[in-house]
Amino acid sequence: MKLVVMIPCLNEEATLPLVLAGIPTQIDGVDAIEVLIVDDGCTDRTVDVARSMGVQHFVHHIRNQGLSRSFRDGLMRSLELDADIIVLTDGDNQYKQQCIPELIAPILRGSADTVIADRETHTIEHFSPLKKFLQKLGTWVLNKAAGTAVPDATSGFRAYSRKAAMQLNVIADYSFATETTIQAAHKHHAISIVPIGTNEKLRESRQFNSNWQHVRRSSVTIMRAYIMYKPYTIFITMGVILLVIGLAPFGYFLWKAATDNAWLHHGPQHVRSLVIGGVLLVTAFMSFTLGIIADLVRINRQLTEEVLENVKRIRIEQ
Ligand SMILES: Nc1nc2c(ncn2[C@@H]2O[C@H](COP(=O)(O)OP(=O)(O)O)[C@@H](O)[C@H]2O)c(=O)[nH]1
Ligand SMILES: [Mg+2]
Repeated sequence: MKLVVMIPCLNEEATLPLVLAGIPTQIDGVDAIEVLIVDDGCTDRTVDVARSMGVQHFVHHIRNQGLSRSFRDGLMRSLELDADIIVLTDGDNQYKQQCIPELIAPILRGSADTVIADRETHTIEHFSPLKKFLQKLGTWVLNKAAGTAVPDATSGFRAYSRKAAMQLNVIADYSFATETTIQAAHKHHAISIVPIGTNEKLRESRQFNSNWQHVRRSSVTIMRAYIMYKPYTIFITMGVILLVIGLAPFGYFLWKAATDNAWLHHGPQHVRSLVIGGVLLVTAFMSFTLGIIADLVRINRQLTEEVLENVKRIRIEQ
């Protein structure tokens, strides 16, 4: 059983030694523990620091590509390194690396594909009330979209089984955490939650300039992921709403046309109702059609993902 601890890093020379020192060197049930640094275009001494502390595996991005792509490339490399379990942690020592045994325990027991550490954000002192609220809201929306009960959607302290890592496909540029959680839910992966507090904050998050930017980007990711997996729910719901609203003026027009004698003498009446109702009904029809097409695309996507998983397996495991 091999564990790879993956640390995406953007200029973490100051805090990386603490992170590396915190990673356990022995865990019951694990034969080998190796560290993989994703150097996401570091311009400081992160890589030298890591090497001097014995890290042997690196993924290098010549220029900065962002956390989601770093995660995606790190996951792939971990699979190539024959990892049975992959742990993701941050380079700023936000997470308690010494708790990795608790984090991976559900995977070792065979009861989880993905484990997410719950930071218990309501207890974190340096999170402002607004940040806590947004965190709660974002988590609620994610759980609604994914049908999960994850308490901390954006936690970056996670563990993945080999199977989960093989099946996840990171597509969005932001919020890989929410994206992969939605994917895991739709692929019927077993998700476990382990409460693990965080370390004292050593620096500000560099990922987001503001809470709103975070909300905006995460919402877009959740929407995209949801549309990818449940397009018909969205389009058919939209279609039904438009159909119901459109039937009222259209029905009114038909009823008047059938009963109103003014038609005989003055030509068609209530044309406005006809136009409004007609436009709404055509839009409803288009929504239903889009729903059907999107569903066909979804089925195709599912097949492509299966092919992709097999290609990964052939490439990595031959
Ligand atoms: N901000 C940022 N972090 C990156 C990037 N690529 C990799 N990382 C790493 O992602 C982790 C999380 O970043 P951080 O700024 O602490 O954001 P937080 O998750 O909101 O605390 C750290 O280990 C970073 O070094 C990137 O392009 N931007
Ligand atoms: Mg951080």
